[in-house]
Amino acid sequence: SLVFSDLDGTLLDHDNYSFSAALPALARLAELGVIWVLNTSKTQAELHQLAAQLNNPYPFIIENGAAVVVPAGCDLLADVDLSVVNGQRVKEFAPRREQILTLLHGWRTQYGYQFSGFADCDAPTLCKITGLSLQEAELALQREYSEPIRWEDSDERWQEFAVLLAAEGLQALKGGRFIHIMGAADKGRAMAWLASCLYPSGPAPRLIALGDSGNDIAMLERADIAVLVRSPHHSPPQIVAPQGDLRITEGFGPVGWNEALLDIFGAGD
Ligand code: 2M8
Ligand code: MG
Ligand code: MG
Repeated sequence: SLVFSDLDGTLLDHDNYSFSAALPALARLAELGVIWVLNTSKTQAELHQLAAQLNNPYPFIIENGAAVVVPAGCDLLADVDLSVVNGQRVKEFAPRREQILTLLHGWRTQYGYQFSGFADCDAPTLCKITGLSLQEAELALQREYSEPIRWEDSDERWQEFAVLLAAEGLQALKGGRFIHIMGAADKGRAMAWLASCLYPSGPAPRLIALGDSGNDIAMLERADIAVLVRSPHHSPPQIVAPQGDLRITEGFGPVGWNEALLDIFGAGD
């Protein structure tokens, strides 16, 4: 099996970002040697720090499937042809953020759309909106492929804006707090690519995916076991075409994460 997990609202509590409720299942994965991959809308900078805190040595997927990063010291994917960006081994699936910002800001100037994005925001402001620490907010602002925004205009104008996005090959993915504007990548495609690199031959691994929001749909739909982790803040996203088994947790966030993975892998002894 391979486990792919979202962070915010899934392994991390939506409000305080704690994963302590998931410690038993994390210990079980480590005990069994299961490869578990963080698959998140967060940035590479955030992930280097979180992977260390979570004791996760595996490749990770950043900014909603925009890229897979193989951290230094990880000897997986040694034979795979990867790019090197700022000294990191990566596989990129999406255009760079600068291109997206140029378009977004151009449309805002031209048509007067009301929205605010991370590019308009400093770290203290982001702390207030998200509850991240100042240091974490600084890492969240170091984006490479996507621009999280809050839409402050009408629904009609959103429809117009969505047409502009689509014409440029961009999309809007819904996270817990923000709408993420980015290229045509998604968490499901990055998951499938990484799984095929980890298991290049022989039987395909069982893919277990856990997520809570719209930006997790592509990953959940492609999984053999899709776990929708319940949120105290929003209703679960619609999973229209699950390829495997679909489960919804009882508990919220990391409590549900823990419950679902101990159910799949057993509680050990
Ligand atoms: C943003 O992502 C979450 C994920 O669902 C959201 O949209 O609410 C990202 O900007 C991420 O980098 C940041 O850490 C997070 C903080 O809540 O917000
Ligand atoms: Mg989430
Ligand atoms: Mg996320």
